[in-house]
Amino acid sequence: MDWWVWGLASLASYVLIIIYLSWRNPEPHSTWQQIDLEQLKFPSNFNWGSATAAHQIEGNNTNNWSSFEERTGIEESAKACEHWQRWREDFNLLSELGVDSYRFSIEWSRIEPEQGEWNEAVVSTYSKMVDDLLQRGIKPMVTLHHFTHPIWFEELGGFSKKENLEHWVNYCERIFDVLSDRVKDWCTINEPEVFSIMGYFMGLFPPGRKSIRKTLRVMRNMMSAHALAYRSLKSSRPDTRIGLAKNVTLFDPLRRWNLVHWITAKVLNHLWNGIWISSIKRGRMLGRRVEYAKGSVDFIGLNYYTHVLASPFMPRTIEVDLPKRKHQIMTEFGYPMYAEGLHRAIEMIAALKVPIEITENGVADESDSLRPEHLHRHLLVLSQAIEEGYDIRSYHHWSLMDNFEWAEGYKLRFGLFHVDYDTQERTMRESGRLFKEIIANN
Ligand code: GCO
Repeated sequence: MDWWVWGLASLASYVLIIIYLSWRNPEPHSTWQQIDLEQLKFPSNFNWGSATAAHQIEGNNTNNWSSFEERTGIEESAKACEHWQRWREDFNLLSELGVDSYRFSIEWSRIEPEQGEWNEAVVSTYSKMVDDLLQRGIKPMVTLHHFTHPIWFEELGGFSKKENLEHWVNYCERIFDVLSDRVKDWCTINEPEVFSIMGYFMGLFPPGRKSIRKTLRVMRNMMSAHALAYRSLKSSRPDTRIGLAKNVTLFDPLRRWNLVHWITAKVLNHLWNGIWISSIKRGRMLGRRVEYAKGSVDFIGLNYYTHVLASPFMPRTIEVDLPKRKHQIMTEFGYPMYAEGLHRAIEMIAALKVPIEITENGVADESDSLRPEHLHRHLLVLSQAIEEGYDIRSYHHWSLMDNFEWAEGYKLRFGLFHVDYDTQERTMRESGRLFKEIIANN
């Protein structure tokens, strides 16, 4: 074949591949200026809520994170929102908003500070929290692991060792025994993909490792941890609903004509989303069987924030912003606002064929100038998805109040309530009032 024929044929194939990929993987963007954002319609039994996590609000926890904070010199969580002392007042904030549901997490390191030593007073405080919520007519949704665990567990190798999973199941059972008569909705693990990739590949979360091999092992063990907990808890109380909170980040090619960007996006999507969904569907992850994983969710929790425009040269630190499309609004976290993606995320996890709970969605926005728009756009997309027939039962806004944003510390503020960290005063933001109004009208 002549070189030019060969060249032309290659070019034509390249173009065809790109056209095919673009057609199969659209990246829709709405013209928001032309959309009436007030058009929200939710079913009458829809649950409105907000979400927090123990280490981000409680204060003075001693766990894998606090020791990582000390070791690396990142901003320390320290007293956080002093929620451990102020939880009753904070529950007043929930009542003020008028939510039906509250997602919070239990701090394993408080319950079992030393291996085999259980702190009953702490268990009883969590139990009182549950009673208090129920008295207010608010359904508790409890997360058993939201990035943190006791130091002794970390020292044993945490989730990087399969033999440690029995300690995890022990803890789950313990807390489940006490609360499951009243708590019906449970998330075993929050964002196992974030935990394993940030902690073992990016090194930005504890234990701060950068090892591909370890990352893959932790991923598989996390899936296994979820499945073992599901199986054990479900067998003791079949009337509970147990799921996990999955962060769905979408990956789109930075340049849609660049095959390398497509491949990067596909690989990242597979590791971040694909393998988790398929392991629940098929009981296998990364080529190996994960015992009890198949069908191990009664619902799937969706944490949705953004899409990532992928290329081989992406920032690997938190100091640099991720790329965005020209028209997109950048959030303070350094990723773009992309409400249209919520629909794609829903579509993706609907493959599990179980009810969907939005367990997190929100934005870092200190001045509250973006949050009302953010809330409106996401709720509009959500209400449309429900109208199309997706079985979505709740929306939990992240977060009730400003709190400790992990590696980013306190500078990122996600709250419907502003927190003054000097006085611990909470003040409802404009967006809090908007959320309250939306709840009341829907
Ligand atoms: C996570 C967690 C939350 C975050 C929230 C905002 O996604 O990291 O579930 O703890 O605070 O997502 O980034």
